[in-house]
Amino acid sequence: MRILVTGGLGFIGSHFIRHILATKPDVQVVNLDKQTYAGNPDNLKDVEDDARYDYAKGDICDAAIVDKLARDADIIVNFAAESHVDRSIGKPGDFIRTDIFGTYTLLEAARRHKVKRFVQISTDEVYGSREKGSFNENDLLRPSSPYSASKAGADMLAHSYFVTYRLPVVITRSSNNYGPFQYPEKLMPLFITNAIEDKELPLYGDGSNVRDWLYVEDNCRAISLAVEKGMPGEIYNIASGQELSNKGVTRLILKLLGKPDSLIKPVKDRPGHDFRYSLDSAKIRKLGFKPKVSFEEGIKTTVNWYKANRWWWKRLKSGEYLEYYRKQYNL
Ligand code: NAD
Ligand code: TDX
Repeated sequence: MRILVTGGLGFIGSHFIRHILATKPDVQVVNLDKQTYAGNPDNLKDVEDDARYDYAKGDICDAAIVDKLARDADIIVNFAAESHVDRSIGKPGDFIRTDIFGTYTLLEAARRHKVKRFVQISTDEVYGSREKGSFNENDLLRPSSPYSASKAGADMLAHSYFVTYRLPVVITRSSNNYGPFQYPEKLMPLFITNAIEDKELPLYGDGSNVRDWLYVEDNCRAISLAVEKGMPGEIYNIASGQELSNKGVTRLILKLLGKPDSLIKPVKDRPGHDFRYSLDSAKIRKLGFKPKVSFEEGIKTTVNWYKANRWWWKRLKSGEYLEYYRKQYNL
């Protein structure tokens, strides 16, 4: 069995590849990744010599390389995307190209080569914000940012390939992932690494926005279930049910690191900032999914990992990153 994973040098994709190699001895994995600023070979250093793992550097928008790799694939799991909301506000074009056109390129190749399963990694953000209650898979999509709108486009395009061409598409929509190897532009790794260095933590608005926090390995277990047991044409929400305000997460990070709350710096709010994401994940739970990692345990493991692995993030927070950071936060 051969799985083509795209975006496997990124945060969730790299955990997923490690999970598959560890749990499925008969599976060969090919990783297609463009190595954007977020694609980092250090994320998979421990498996790069595994005979069941191959890496191809390339773009999911490049029909030639996609066609070549899809020809031998039984399953495609598409993680590749521009994934950061703030960058999508500054430069939407990259998101429309990779997230929509790239997904289309993969779907076309999957259709041509009759792959047995196409798993599209979508997000809770496609539903938009919700003050009370939770979204289920039949709710309307009302994305707010160029990022979430691009992901919604890809998600609907993937579904259309099931309806029109009977391509066996399965879609997962997960909540906010956190854990080791997350690029330090997202809330959790940015605030942990800044706090370790006694730098300010730029909290948007009043910090009351709410997210559901899912430990990355739990998401990988759920995606693996969707690959194996998901019904073609179906969508699966994946969430932990552990909802916290950004203020709450920030204070906990500072507490775990023994740093003062005075490091919190309220900054201008994100334009179009979604107040709350919340998912009803009963459907994936019916397939047998249950998160194993509580938020208390996951955040401790995560904070300790960034403390112990400065080598991983120190290099990333230099050069181009500093330019992005200064511009983004005006700090
Ligand atoms: P990431 O930014 O860490 O990684 C993205 C990876 O895709 C990188 O390795 C990058 O090099 C690669 N990539 C980007 N453009 C490419 C292209 N054109 N061709 C080939 N490779 C390309 O992202 P992540 O946080 O690991 O997210 C992975 C997927 O999960 C994304 O589709 C994202 O929308 C989705 N998702 C993420 C979260 C989250 O909390 N991080 C939650 C729900 C869904
Ligand atoms: O510096 C910051 N300050 C801040 O207050 C950053 C980077 C974020 N925030 C806030 C914005 C959000 O309310 O923290 C919350 C989390 O922000 P991000 O880490 O940027 O994640 P979010 O916007 O919620 O999107 C994430 O979850 C869904 C991922 O980045 C997406 O790829 C995924 O689809």
